[in-house]
Amino acid sequence: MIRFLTAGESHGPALTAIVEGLPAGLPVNLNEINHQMARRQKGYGSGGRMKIEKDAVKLTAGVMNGRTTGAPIAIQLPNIDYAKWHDRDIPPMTIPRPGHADLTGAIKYGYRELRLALERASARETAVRVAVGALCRQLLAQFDITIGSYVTSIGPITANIPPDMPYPKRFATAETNDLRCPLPETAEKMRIHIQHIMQTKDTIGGIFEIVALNVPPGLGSHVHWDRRLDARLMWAVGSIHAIKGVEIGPAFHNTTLPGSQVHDEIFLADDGQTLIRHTNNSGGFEGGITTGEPIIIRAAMKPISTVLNPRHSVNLATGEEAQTVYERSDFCAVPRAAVVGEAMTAIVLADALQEKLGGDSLDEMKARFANLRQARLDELPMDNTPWRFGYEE
Ligand code: EPS
Repeated sequence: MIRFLTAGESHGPALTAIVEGLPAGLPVNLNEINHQMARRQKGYGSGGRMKIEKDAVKLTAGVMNGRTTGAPIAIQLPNIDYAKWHDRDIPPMTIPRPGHADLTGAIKYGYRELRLALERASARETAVRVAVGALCRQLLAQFDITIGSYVTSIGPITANIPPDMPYPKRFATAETNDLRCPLPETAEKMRIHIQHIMQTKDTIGGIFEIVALNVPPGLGSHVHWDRRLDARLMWAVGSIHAIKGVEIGPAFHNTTLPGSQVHDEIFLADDGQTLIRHTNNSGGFEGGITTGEPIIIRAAMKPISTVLNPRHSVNLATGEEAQTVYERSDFCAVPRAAVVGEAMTAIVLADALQEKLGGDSLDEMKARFANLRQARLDELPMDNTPWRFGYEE
């Protein structure tokens, strides 16, 4: 199946990813990958680093003459900021920041310098995840599967998106502003709130939604915990730095309603064959398997843990209580995290599609995709007769 590893530190020479499992013969558009890289760099509330980096990747293995070969793909992404660090004596870092991996990383690995934890724990790593996700999006696009995202809240400012606002319109409008908000008026309120946060030397989190459209029914499985596709998506999105909560559809809101108002009733379309829903409170999943409705993932991002206002901590070198020392960072990264969420969603969905279809080449996958069972009466014949368990006991 599709899997990937990344390596690289925030201020080291480069980030690297190796991606395995994409089929042979997939056309790869490098400009499109770099377009996704640029989307992740755009977001109000970023610190100085985003003015330094101009993320652009090289594919140094597994893609030749514009197509995948089926071999592992190697992605290289340089850190421009490394030029400022590589021959510099770096002051020791001994006061852990609450909320970052400084203290837990040192406890775990026995570091005698906290920066070793910071460097790898940094959300800089998400840049190369977006490149991996961009490759997977190109596979999904072959099957008309698209993924978008938008921010629904920053701190207390919430976008009350009309339920009937079509998803493509939400994506397109979100793309027009650097808050990634589908309601431009709310985007301006979010901007003012982030300005206030910056002035008060603080940071702020928020909520974003990732939506996948045209995903066929029947991906994932109910038969094992680790094959439930909704759970795999929650894990993947929950693995993004500072994401502390993930729900499928309006999961937490659904807890306030009785089942009769939650479960998406099943109807027959006018053709008398196709099984349809008029609601999608399940967020696109029943039994860990896709229903064919849009997949909706909502993610909660905590405020960035590097806070300009000093936080109470302990200097591990002197043994005395101390205030944290501020370094350049972001004030709000929610709009950019949404793009990372899209990438993680693309990776997991590409994996699930590959799992369902098998196939070593794109042509093989396409032939099998055309034969996928649909939610139609004529594709779901029933025995409609009494039966027995019939175990051999
Ligand atoms: C990050 C701290 C900041 C962010 C960084 C994540 O970096 P720096 O310490 O160099 O200012 O800008 O994110 C990125 C570099 C990026 O590409 O998103 C952290 O501590 O997690």
